[in-house]
Amino acid sequence: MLRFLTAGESHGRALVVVVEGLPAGLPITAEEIASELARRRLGFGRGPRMRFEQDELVILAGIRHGLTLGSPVAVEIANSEWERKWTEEMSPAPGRATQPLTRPRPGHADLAGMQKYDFVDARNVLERASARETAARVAAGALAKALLRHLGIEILSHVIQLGPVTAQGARPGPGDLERVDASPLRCFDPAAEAEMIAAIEAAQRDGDSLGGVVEVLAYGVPVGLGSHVHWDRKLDGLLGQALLSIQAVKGVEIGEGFDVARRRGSEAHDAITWDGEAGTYVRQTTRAGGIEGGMSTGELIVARAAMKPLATLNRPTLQTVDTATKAETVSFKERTDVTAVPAMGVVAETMTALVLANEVTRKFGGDSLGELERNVAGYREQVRLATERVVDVAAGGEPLNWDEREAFPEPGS
Ligand code: EPS
Repeated sequence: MLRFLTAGESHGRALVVVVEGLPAGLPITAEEIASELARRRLGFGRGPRMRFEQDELVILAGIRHGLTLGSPVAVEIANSEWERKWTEEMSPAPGRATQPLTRPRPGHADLAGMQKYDFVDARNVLERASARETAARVAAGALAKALLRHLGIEILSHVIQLGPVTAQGARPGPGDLERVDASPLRCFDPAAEAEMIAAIEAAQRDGDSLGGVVEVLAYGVPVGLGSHVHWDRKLDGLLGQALLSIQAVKGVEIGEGFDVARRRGSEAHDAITWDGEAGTYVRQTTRAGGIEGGMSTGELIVARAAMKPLATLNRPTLQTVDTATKAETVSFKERTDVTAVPAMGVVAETMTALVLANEVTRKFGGDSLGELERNVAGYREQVRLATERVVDVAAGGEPLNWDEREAFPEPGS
């Protein structure tokens, strides 16, 4: 199974991520990881830090001559302001903060974190709660995505709502990621995008922030990732946890999640039909988001994540209390983004890729990429044959049209 850990504070020396459980022999370069990190910095409405933060990365371990070794992969991403601004304030050496933050921002981790960890300075909380940490996740996601690509699985995301503006029209398909990324808001609907830009500019003028919704799509996922057999193995539950763990995400929807709750049962599901020519079951709709009973159905996986407007405002108006004096005041001002929804889409792709790669390695195992690929190809073939099989149920499931028994050798043969 694939697991990962991140460490690092937003204005500390660096972020570090360790990814364990990748098979050996996966081709990956620092440039590929860097280009995923660059995608995360895209997006109209991001703050000034994104213009100079270059995410300089160093592969510390686990990759040799462009291939994974099967050992933990460790990646370091430097914070480019560290040397210039933060060596004192964020020093690991004994000392004290020169400017403790005592006006916690409503909606941020500040106050609950100060109370929970017994801190006087909100910086001790916000440095780690900051979405800067997602850069480390995206490095891990680049590895997961590379693995999934070898198995024919492609993940992409697009912004479907920004503030009050909702996108309409077609979904991006496989291979459309570049087109999505070419849009300044990572939105696939140009008319909606123009309105979204206007909404961001208006919020910016007011020193305010905007949230929104992204849709993550996973193409080529085989049937049967996740399981109905236990609550903590359900793929939708795993995706929900992973997406809700992204900073500022407050809602997750699988398929048409909240909308189907309004409909009758006859209009809430994806009818199953048989395509005799292709020899497959087909669902014309994606209301279930490609997951039924906690398992992938083999159809397109659709998940949406809703991000609240950022709690840091360029013109603070949110009421709070100074934790030192208990005087009522407004939350402290920080340099910030008007919106980070397009970047959150890249992080949502990352979390989806990490969940799917974990499920793939759990189901198919394999110490090398070749072994994993063979296991996946064998399973896909087994599903294909079993799907086409017409059986005599009364005779105990004997195949009627199927003479390919050698595809399922008897145990021990
Ligand atoms: C963030 C605040 C801003 C963002 C940061 C997340 O940072 P700063 O306060 O240093 O300007 O730029 O995001 C990143 C640095 C990043 O790489 O995504 C926050 O409070 O969450």
